[in-house]
Amino acid sequence: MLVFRQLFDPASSTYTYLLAGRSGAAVIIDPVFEQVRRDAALIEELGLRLTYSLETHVHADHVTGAWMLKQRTGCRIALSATSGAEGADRLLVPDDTVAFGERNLQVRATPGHTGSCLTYVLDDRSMAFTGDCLLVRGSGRTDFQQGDPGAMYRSVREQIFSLPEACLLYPAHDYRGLTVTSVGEERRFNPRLGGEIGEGDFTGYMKNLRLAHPKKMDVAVPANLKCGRPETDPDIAADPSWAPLKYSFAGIWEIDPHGLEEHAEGVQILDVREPSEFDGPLGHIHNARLIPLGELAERAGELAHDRPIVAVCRAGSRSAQATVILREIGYSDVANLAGGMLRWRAEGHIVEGGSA
Ligand SMILES: N[C@@H](CCC(=O)N[C@@H](CS)C(=O)NCC(=O)O)C(=O)O
Ligand SMILES: [Fe+2]
Repeated sequence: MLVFRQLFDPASSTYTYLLAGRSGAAVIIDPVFEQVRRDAALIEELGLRLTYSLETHVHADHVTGAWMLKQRTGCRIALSATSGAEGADRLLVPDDTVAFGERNLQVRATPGHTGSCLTYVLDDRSMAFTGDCLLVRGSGRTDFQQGDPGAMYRSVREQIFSLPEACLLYPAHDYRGLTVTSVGEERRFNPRLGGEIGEGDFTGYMKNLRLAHPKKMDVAVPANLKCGRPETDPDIAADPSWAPLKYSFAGIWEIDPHGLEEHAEGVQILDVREPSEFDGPLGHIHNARLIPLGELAERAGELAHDRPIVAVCRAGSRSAQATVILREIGYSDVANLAGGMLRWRAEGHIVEGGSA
């Protein structure tokens, strides 16, 4: 049993991987700072416990989410002992085992893109996470952070191509949207490293890549050398504080019925059902204002800007879309009543109108 998710950060084209075994113990590989809220929501929705946040290397193009995930989930941070980073809970060396429940990842040193790049190999050798060493039909660049084409050639040939042919390889980046490859495929078809290509050929190729440095390099490297801890401690990514809200993996801020009842005084309750439903058997919440979803874009001006809005519908889906519309229009403190009127009633909260 393996939970496996490949997550993408479009701004940096970074892949983040979430793995968990039967016990629910999970690891995340290469989380991105700006995506921590999303990743934490997924971990919670899947009922997982994050054991480790792992880095394949000290990234130059984005800031890691490791420190922030540690604040939120209590996970441990691990990366290469040779990275020079501070703030890690465990420093990894080759042949180390990173356990999560009954599963584990084996650590291999694959320098070349940076001096301290690691590849993580799943216990049954069915998958490996190659960071920016081997990319799909490519490789990471070798022109900064102790980059070394000769070292990369040897890393790929000795540490990655030595895995079983069917082993799936997952990179830290892809700039064309390619998601996965395999050892057998790359041995045959990698244009830089496959077939009969020799170390000299590879070095020649890499010396002529002519890439501009990553735009965020000057910010990313120092931040990543502290495992992504910001200069000034943020209040957990400035989550809204007007009520206990939960961010869903679907990207919606939600409030549960109990939270709404506690904060009902200070908020505007917006019911986006049809009038017949508002006055129908499910009833409605006291003080709710009715604007059917189809009229919301036009009539949003009827809502005040100085009080948060909680959108409500029958089951919570139309109201989720209402929150999206309201945000687009410029209302920032908006949440969805999770589960809608059905859950509100099921949890015993009072309704006006409706049948018992
Ligand atoms: N334009 C990107 C450059 C990203 C970049 O240089 N990525 C590194 C990995 S950190 C790489 O090896 N790229 C290989 C390539 O672009 O072919 C940025 O500004 O972030
Ligand atoms: Fe990189």
